[in-house]
Amino acid sequence: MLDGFVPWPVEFASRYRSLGYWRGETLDAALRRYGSAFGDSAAVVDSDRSWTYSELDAEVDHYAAGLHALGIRPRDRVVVQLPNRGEFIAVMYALLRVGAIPVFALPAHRAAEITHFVDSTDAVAYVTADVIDGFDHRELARAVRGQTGNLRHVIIFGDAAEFIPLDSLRQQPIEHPTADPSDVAILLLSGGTTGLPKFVARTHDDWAYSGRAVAAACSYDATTRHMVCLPLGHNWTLTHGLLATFDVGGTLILAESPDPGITFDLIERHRVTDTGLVPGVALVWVELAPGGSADLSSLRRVVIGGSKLPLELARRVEPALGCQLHQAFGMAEGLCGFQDSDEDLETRLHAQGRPVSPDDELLIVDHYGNPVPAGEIGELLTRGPYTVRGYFRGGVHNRTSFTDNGFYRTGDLVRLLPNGQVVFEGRVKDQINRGGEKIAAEEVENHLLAHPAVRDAALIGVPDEILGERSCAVLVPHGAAPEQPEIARFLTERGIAAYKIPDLIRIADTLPRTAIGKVDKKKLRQEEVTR
Ligand code: J2J
Repeated sequence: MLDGFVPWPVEFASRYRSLGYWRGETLDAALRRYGSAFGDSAAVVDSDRSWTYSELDAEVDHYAAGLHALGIRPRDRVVVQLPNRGEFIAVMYALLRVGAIPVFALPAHRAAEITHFVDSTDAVAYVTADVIDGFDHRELARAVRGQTGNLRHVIIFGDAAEFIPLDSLRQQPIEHPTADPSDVAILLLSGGTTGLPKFVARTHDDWAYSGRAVAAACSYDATTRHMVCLPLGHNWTLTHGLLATFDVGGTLILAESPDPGITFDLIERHRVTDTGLVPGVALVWVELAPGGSADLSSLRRVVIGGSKLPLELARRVEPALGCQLHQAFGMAEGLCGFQDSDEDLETRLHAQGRPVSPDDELLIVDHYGNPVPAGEIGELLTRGPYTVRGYFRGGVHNRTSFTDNGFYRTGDLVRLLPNGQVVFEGRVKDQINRGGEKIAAEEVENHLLAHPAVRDAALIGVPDEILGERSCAVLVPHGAAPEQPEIARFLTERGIAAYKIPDLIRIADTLPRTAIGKVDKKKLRQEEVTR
């Protein structure tokens, strides 16, 4: 087992195996199997080209040979930050074929984050593209390399400058030893609540199962044509998009942005049947689809999740897009819920989904950890065949994020309907959900406190029509108060992703405290809402 991984207790592991959830097949072996089972069917289509399943499997062999020649070995961690292109998928599977562990970053991450990802996972390599969304990632790679000692290789998709061109890794295939399917396959970034982001280690067995279970919940089959238009390096897009689609031999269509100017044309051209959207993107689609000329009639369902879908928007989805609305929820730590086509409209409008495994255990508890009466709101705790038992190298943090008997404390306030659907009602964790992008308040507060004019800082979420929430920093200044552009400049210089930069700045003399001395964020939020 990879050091720093928290395994399931033996009795749970053998139960999950005997029930057929864990099949003892690596993700890479599964791709090999798809290569022969679905051979000539289209596996991936991106803005440039397409790959059949057998072409993708062969491509992975080439890249795996190059990675091995470079010295990448089993269990080596490699940070992957690539756009939604076929190369993302080829690199991911090539790393798995070598036995290495991809660490997924989002295109929005900058030097502070990538450096932390490299350091906290002891990554030996970083794979990114020359330019993503107009930002030069070679500059980013230079900054990261200057700040971290571990990184041996930087591999660039596109114009590589002084780095290793991804293309040069396409070499003559060689044999690789098979990894242990019960060991860690990938590392996913957690939404987080702590000062520094945590990683979630997912095994081949458990992650493959979650993809299979999502495929079943969404009734996927070989006619499924799923378009991923949110970043691929996220648990949602990787399971509901990639793993579930490949499991049934469907086709994955990759869009580099959810912008209707790009996606509507792709839907028409590739007869897309399924996709996943966050509410803010769904709002734009619903506004533009009815007056547009694109033929969206191939869509069967649009799945909306990642943050709470407002009811008023939910009602507009089916009339505007001409397909079924399904809601979904999930988390990098594991548990996810989806809806099926038989669900009545009321449920699909009001609830966020039903856990995809019969062995997902859900507890809804009060402030003291006691179960609430049926149907009442409480914090969701969960464990099951694809929910981790601790963060990767989580240390003491694991004692607060997980209960003694292995339940993950989600920090989400939910209600359970009699039909098993989960309704999201709020949050107890100190996190902001900005249009599906999760911001750990403490992480940003630490950066704010580094500003010479900031004496104290608190980050809160305030309601926003499009994003669901925007972030607001309440600052107690030393003397002259810094304004938003100055804070934005300072944080950008510190190398953090743009979505973490506070949308609003408020100045206060002091921060309100609770009886035990914690910053009273509830009060700050109320003050902001009633301004
Ligand atoms: C309210 N909050 C939601 C929803 C997630 C599928 C779908 C989403 C994710 C994801 C995922 C929500 N309504 N419909 O991994 O497989 C919030 C909760 C949750 C947190 C996890 C998947 N859907 N959330 O969003 O790891 O607060 O995963 O705990 O990014 O998103 O965020 P993340």
